[in-house]
Amino acid sequence: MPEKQKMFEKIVIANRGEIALRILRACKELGIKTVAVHSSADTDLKHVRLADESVCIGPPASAQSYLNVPAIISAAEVTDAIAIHPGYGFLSENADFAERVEQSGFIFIGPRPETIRTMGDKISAINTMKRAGIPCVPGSDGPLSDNGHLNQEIGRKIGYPVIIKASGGGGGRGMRVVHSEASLSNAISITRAEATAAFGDDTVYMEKFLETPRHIEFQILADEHGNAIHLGERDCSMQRRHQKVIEEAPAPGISQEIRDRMGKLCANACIEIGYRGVGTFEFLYEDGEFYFIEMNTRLQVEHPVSELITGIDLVQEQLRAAAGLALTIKQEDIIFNGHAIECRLNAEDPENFTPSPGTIKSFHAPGGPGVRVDSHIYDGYVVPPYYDSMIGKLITYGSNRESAMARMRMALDEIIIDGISTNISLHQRLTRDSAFKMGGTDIHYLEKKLGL
Ligand code: MV4
Repeated sequence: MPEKQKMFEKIVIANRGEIALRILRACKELGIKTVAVHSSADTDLKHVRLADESVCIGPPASAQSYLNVPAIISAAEVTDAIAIHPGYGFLSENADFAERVEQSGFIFIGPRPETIRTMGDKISAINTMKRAGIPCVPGSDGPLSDNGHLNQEIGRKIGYPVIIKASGGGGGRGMRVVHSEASLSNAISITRAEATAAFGDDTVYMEKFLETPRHIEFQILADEHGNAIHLGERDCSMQRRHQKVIEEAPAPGISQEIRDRMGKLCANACIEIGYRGVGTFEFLYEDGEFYFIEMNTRLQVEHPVSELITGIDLVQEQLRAAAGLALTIKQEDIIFNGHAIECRLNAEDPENFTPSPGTIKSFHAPGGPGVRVDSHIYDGYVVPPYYDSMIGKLITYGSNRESAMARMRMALDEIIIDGISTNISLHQRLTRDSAFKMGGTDIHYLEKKLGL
């Protein structure tokens, strides 16, 4: 095993786009050398140019590059790197990858492989969190059997509507809402079949279906020495087809008292399960109550809004924790200040949301007080058609929500991305929407608004 409790000399960044650049910036500030591994379509990525070394790990298709485990581990071997940062998406929540990284003698920048495996199985994640004192959605407390009468009994006890979810699913894949007992057994069969096809696991469970919740998640940070802190919550309710569009911190209407209570519950759960690094507890929030649904064991796209209201660099802290260093920040040191909003910038048609790859003819970044742009794009950059359509994030900060929102409207009016279609016009509309300006809209708000 590599020596721990000393900051890494060199790491591999096993991702692309804005997050690879974000990780590179954290490394540069900490004096860590970087190796960019990239596909043959990504030789012109900004972070590839800025990295100390780069290795092409395969052709454009993700399956042969960013998901190519032997190629990534080989790149770490030939460059003498100590650790591998998976970013988000791709291999970031793949327990087998984390295990193979460690078996090859490198450090996986993330939680222990067993933690990733536990949280990847939604039933075991819920059971783990329930035991650790986290409030969960009333449900079947485990897998459903093939006993129709027993399932009906569970459904009656929970009360309709219920939702059937695949234990191997998550992030909106493999779910089915059931409104009455008459359609229960059919819904279970279909969800099972879909789960088998999609995840190779037919395990399903039942929960009370919450009809109009908000999606509120808590950011935590833990070290290997039994310390864990929370960085408050984010409201990610503004979404379309399980893709977040706008996120903000703090969540409108959540008091410091509730933040402290829920945050401490999450941090304590992390200590109890021996969590390491950054992580996110996802909750549904309805009628003043929080219900845990999933835990994300990776750095998230929307981490900047938490950074802006706390002043903490989450990626630097993640790197320190992975290197075995103890947290230098105590919970009392975290002071929540002001408000931050993030708009995800996508290369897509603003009408039908189809991806819009191509050449960025010109890019003008917005600026001014409280404006942060996390993006890898530049004049002449070609957005490839092979990957996610997100090309960056526009994040604004202000002393209160109105100020952050006003700065976001200004930044959206200032930014110029020519040559491809983007969702900037959607963001301009949303930041002028009266319900969003009020705050506290639910997870169905955007789809309903777009449907009109
Ligand atoms: C739910 C739910 C309502 N009730 N569970 C979707 C993604 C996955 N993380 C969990 N999801 C949901 N689980 C119960 N018991 C509604 C959703 C849901 C959702 C959750 C968060 C953000 C957006 C969503 C959009 C549709 C449905």
